[in-house]
Amino acid sequence: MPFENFSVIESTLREGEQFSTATFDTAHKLKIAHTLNDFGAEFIEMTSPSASPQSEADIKAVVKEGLKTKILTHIRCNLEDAKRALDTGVDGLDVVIGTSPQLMQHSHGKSIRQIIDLAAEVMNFIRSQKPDIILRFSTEDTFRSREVDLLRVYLAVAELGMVNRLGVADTVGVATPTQVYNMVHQLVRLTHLDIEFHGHNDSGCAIANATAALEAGATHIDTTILGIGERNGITPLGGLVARLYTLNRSYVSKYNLKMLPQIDKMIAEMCDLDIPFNNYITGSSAFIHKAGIHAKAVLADPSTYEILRPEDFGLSREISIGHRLTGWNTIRDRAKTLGLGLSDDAVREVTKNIKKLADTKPLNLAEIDALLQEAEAKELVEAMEAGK
Ligand code: HCA
Ligand code: CU
Repeated sequence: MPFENFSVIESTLREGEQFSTATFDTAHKLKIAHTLNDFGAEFIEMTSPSASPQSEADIKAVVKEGLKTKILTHIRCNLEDAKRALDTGVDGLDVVIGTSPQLMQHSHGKSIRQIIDLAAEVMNFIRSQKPDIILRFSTEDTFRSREVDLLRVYLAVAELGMVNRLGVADTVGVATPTQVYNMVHQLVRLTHLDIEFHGHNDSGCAIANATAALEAGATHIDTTILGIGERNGITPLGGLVARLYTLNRSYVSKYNLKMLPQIDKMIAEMCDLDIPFNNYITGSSAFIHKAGIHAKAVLADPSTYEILRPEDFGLSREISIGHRLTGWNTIRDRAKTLGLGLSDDAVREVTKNIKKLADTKPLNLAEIDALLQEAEAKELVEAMEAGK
């Protein structure tokens, strides 16, 4: 089953570096690589050594750490890039070339025949130099390429018998889950090679498309932390985890999930970003329950309104109580937490008061506690007076 055996190719150090505010220095890169290694990412992908001298030196620095996670670098389909990449000592090369009419015309100017010949030359060269290296071939802008072109290229490359994996890339974030499913399914059926999916999020489908790829038999999914990348980025690591966890927790139990908050925070800080309030798992409101009906049910059993358990990610839920939608069950729970012995009638009375006050302005916890303590004192006095 693909969901059980999939691997993450964590591309924060390649696709992520292409994000507008990402400029990672060597120390940052080492920290990101170690953190992803500790999280359990199977692969990390780094920017091509041809990008700049520092990029080349940083790959070598990360390789030297001897991490468990496998280190890949991402290169264009040409001999020069391949030679430089082989010299870095990485575990694998991710080779890419554009096949859409747009990229064939404006990026490299090659025909499909020329792409196939070049791919053969480059793949043969890499294999001849490093027989054991992990080798992937990918078409850029797969979903705006002509299907007949794609199949010609993929099948020709598969027939070389040189690559371990074929990559499918939704470079402009245009694909739908059905299109991704069909494309991946076709490649699984025709080639029996591992299949990788790389999906941009321009139209909000990056997580759904990655899931569709897995459903169709993909073995590798590209992610970045917080989803950073070109434009508005790609499938976010935390979002993919949330999606798969809710299908079956066991699909992601191989990862150190409690690290996710610190991982997202690390990249937010390095890129000078806020974690969006609605971020998967680590957004500030991801585990806040508000309306009285929700709060009551969550207090009785969190699973009524929670599909993700915050404690599995080292987080805790919060029940928001100082607003006009609050309910008396929640207020009673707060009184209990404070150790107050209030009658139900008194709790209902305080709740009414909170709702009235909150119509003007939400109350904070200290204000609610004060109202409850006041109510308890009042009840005690009344009880004493009645007992006289
Ligand atoms: C790009 C390249 C790429 C490559 C993806 C891959 C894309 O920056 O345009 O090699 O799988 O989105 O096509 O990131
Ligand atoms: Cu990309």
